[in-house]
Amino acid sequence: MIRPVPPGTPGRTAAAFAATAAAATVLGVGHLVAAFLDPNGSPFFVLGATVVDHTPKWLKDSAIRWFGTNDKLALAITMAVVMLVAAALIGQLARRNLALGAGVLGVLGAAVAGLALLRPTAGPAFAVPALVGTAAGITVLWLLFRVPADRDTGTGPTRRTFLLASAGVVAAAAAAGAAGRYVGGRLRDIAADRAGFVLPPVADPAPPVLPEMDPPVPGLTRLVTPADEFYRIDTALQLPALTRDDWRLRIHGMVEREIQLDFDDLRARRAVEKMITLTCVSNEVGGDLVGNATWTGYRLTDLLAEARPSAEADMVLSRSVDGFTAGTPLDALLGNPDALLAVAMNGAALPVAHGYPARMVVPGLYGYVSATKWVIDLEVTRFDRARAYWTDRGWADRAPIKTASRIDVPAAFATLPSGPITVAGVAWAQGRGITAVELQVDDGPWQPATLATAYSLDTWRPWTWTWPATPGTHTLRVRAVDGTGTVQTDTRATPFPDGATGRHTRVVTVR
Ligand SMILES: Nc1nc2c(c(=O)[nH]1)N[C@H]1C(S)=C(S)[C@@H](COP(=O)(O)O)O[C@H]1N2
Ligand SMILES: [Mo]
Repeated sequence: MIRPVPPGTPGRTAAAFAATAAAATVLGVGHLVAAFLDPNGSPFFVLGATVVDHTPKWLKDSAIRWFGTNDKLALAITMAVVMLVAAALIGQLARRNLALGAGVLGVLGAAVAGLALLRPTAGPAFAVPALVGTAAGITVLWLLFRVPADRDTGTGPTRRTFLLASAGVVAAAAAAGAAGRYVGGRLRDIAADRAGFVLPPVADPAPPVLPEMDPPVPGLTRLVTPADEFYRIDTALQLPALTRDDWRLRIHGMVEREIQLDFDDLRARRAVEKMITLTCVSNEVGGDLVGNATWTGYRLTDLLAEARPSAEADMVLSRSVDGFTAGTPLDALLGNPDALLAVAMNGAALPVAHGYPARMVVPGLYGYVSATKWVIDLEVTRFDRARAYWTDRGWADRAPIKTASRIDVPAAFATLPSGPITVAGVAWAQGRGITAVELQVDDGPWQPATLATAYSLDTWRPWTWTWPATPGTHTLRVRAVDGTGTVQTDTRATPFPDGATGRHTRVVTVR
């Protein structure tokens, strides 16, 4: 089928441009079409989400290590490069045989439509954006390849016109994509929906934060993390847009009475307010994937009790609107009145990135087994019957948060004057509480830090220590003791499979 390049065919560069324009058209037009149907059916997001879900663990860990929370940007750039290379290849194929190049583009487009149908929340409409986008892309490829053919007549467009035409198509495709974003935003105006949220009345508000619970040491983490500084971890390439009107929570599975609640049903129930420190299992020793907020919501134990779970059940599989799942021990929900279906964070509607309009927050468990954002479904089941998003990828079924402590000040590799230096940080052991924090300088003795007054067992506890610093380079090391009297372990463990351990250190130079 590969014929010699016929006369009038665009050159290699021009062909690569034309095919890139065609690929951009698939994505841009697809994104626009998806805005009207379901944004999650956008070819762009389908590809990204498929890659996210199938990235091997070692690669995902490296990506998080290299790029931190920029891992989504790194993914987008990698995908763009792969698509450019693929487009360049299709361009070269099309030079030999236009129908073959167009056919390969069609097959790839159909494959994306197929992947769209495999998304956890897909309906039949999910295939449409990729198919419409692909039809548009093939048309563009065809039209652009026709342009240089006119050169035979001696009156047709030149190579320059051809490149301009390709660039014009890329710009038009980008405009279509941007229009899709805009339309999507207008059709699902989550900002307006959020703005209309009114905090439910709370019978027993969370106790106030006293000054002695939150020492104002410069550089020390504040007791309450503002929502816009709160770490964000999720698999969502595009934030779910779920209004309060559209939201439903179904409780089903091994229950006597299946129930479904809407937002008004929640309003009719008693809201409570709790301060809870959330922690990600991927948090490295000394890391910042941990935050503390006041959550307003409804007791999961009460909601589950309404459905009357079977005595044989031992897990609740929670599912978000974007298909993410977490498996939480049923006891952790029934036995803990502070496990919440939260609707507000620090006194305002949940930010969209943190689960608007409703999410789970369970004290003492890492987020991946408990903190489902945009939650719409609770299936009462058993650990030997169901797997969740991360447990399916090898992470532990049960994941209580491990005792940890972190030095916030002084900064790493700081140069400090000698004399008394304030060392400060936070320590957490949700559910057990922190009873002591100790500091060690180089190989010296462990010395007790001053603990801030504890807010609750489920919140982190700031500490400070005054160090009589002497000149030289020193290593500061911290460890905590939890409410059971257990000293934070010295054994180093990676976050996989159930949370990092080891002691945080800071190296500083004193002049
Ligand atoms: N829908 C959904 N919920 C999710 C996740 C996710 O990927 N999707 N990630 C979980 C993980 S791993 C953590 S640590 C917490 C983080 O919550 P935050 O982003 O509000 O800090 O959300 C949990 N809930
Ligand atoms: Mo996490």
